[in-house]
Amino acid sequence: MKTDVVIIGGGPSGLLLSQLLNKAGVETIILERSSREHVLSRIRAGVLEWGTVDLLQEAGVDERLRREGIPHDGCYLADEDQMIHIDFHGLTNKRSMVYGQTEVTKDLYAAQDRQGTPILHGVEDVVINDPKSDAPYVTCILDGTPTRIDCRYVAGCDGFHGVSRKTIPETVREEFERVYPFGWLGILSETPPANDELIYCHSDRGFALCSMRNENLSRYYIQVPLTDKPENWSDDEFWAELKRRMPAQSVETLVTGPSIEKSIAPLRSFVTEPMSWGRLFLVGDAAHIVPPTGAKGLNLAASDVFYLKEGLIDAIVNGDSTKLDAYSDRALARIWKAMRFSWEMTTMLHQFDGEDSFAPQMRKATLDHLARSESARRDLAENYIGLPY
Ligand code: FAS
Ligand code: PHB
Repeated sequence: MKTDVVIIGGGPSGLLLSQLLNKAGVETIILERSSREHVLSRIRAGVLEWGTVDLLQEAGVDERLRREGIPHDGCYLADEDQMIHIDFHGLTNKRSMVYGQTEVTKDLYAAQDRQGTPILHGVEDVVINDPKSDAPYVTCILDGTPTRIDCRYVAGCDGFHGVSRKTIPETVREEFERVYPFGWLGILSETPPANDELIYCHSDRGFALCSMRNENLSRYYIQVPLTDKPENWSDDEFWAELKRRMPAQSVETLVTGPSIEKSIAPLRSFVTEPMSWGRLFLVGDAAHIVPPTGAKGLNLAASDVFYLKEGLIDAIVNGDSTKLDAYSDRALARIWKAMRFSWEMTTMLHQFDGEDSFAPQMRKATLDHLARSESARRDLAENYIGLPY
């Protein structure tokens, strides 16, 4: 087999990159380890930056998103004493969009099927060969058959546990990591959301988040120890704990019901540098992980895709590799700012075991400052709705 770009990973990064490249006449083949059903069964991000919405429009996959997505003008940060409204639209003239990552992935798969792009599921033993040469190739086992795909470039869109990052030698890579001593226990319930906008709650029992997917599908999270397991929590125990952490006025509007999904996501901050090595380019979770507190994970994958598709199209269609050579630096400049924001939101809103008496005072002072300072709220809003590409 031969193509312009082999894309490893059929999650949002790989699918969006492939769709944008195909629209510019660049051929791709996507190699995905899992089945399509498994990829689409994963419940993950829920909030899109408007830059991501614009990129999905450029990819021609925004029709259902415009119809079913819910634009949000703001969100709330709350503790026992107050609910602070962050008015994205009033402060920045921009808004966010509530539309689940699962739906984005479904829309991208449908578009890629219409495009006729080869998406090979169930591939095993993917190996990236000669990425430093001008003729890299990828080998894998496809339906039990050893397979080779010759290409011009390789995009590593295979997430945190993929092979792409590890293809770059450890002597070349520098990794930066902070692992948080807690996770998020999340549930999905077919109930109306407790509030019309998201509520990020801090309490002395830990963090909680009230989110949603649509007017009859709600997403809730509570901070739990890393040692916890979803099966340790009955629905009733989850709802009771969530109520202890939510602001009183929202408890009154909370509608509980059976969970249709329950899972725990660990929290970590992680970046690998550089994001390219020869003709291999890392995208999305393959290169970086953010704690979901800032709703940045999927959105950072989108800005990586924006920078890389520009570089690949210029190199393949116009013979100019300037933007491709700058990809890693351009992507990392935006990634580190989102990394900082996600770390700050996580530190501000979570309870850390063994912390001294000073830490809760810092959290309270931060929330008090936000409550009283429009410029502090504007800074948070600018980061939350997404810094410019
Ligand atoms: P993905 O991990 O989504 O996709 C990588 C794909 O590569 C997968 O389909 C995988 O099967 C495939 N793959 C891996 N190794 C391979 C190999 N060797 N060969 C072929 N294919 C291979 N972000 C938010 O903004 N908000 C959230 O609430 C949120 N919650 C999350 C919860 C969890 C449990 C996780 C893991 C992440 C969460 N994220 C959240 C972040 C998430 O949305 C990611 O940012 C997003 O999935 C990134 O997309 P990709 O880069 O495509 O990586
Ligand atoms: C979600 O709805 O899954 C969600 C929303 C905002 C976040 C994290 C997760 O910051």
